[in-house]
Amino acid sequence: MKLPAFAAFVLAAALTGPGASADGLSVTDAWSRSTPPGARVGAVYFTLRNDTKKSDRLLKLSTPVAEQAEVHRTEVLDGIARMREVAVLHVDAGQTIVLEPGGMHLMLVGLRQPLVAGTSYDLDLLFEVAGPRKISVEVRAP
Ligand SMILES: [Cu+2]
Repeated sequence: MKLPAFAAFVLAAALTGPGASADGLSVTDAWSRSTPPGARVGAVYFTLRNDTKKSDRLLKLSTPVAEQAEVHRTEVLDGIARMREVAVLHVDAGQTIVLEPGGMHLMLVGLRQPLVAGTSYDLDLLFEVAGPRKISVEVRAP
């Protein structure tokens, strides 16, 4: 549901004015690839934009569809791609971070249900400065 989230963001920005820190952090274009039945992991991609004057960081992540969600980055060493957990996801003031295939992503570990193309699910994020964000993740066909 991109439009309502965006509308809420615009409304909050209009109410609080420029330079407001709490609402100038946005998470948009969240999506996952669909997963085959029985898959235990999935990945989430989105764009994180910090339009505030304060750096922020992601403290907590959770979703009803998986036991755990972690931040990963992909590294290619000797031609082999490996994923490593990112201890803390920082987003500087004014910075935009794009989580995308082959790069940084959220890993859903212990999927409770397959991610089915055409559906969506909730993801809860908690930022140190901006506070909680609930986003809807769109599942797309591979
Ligand atoms: Cu991963």
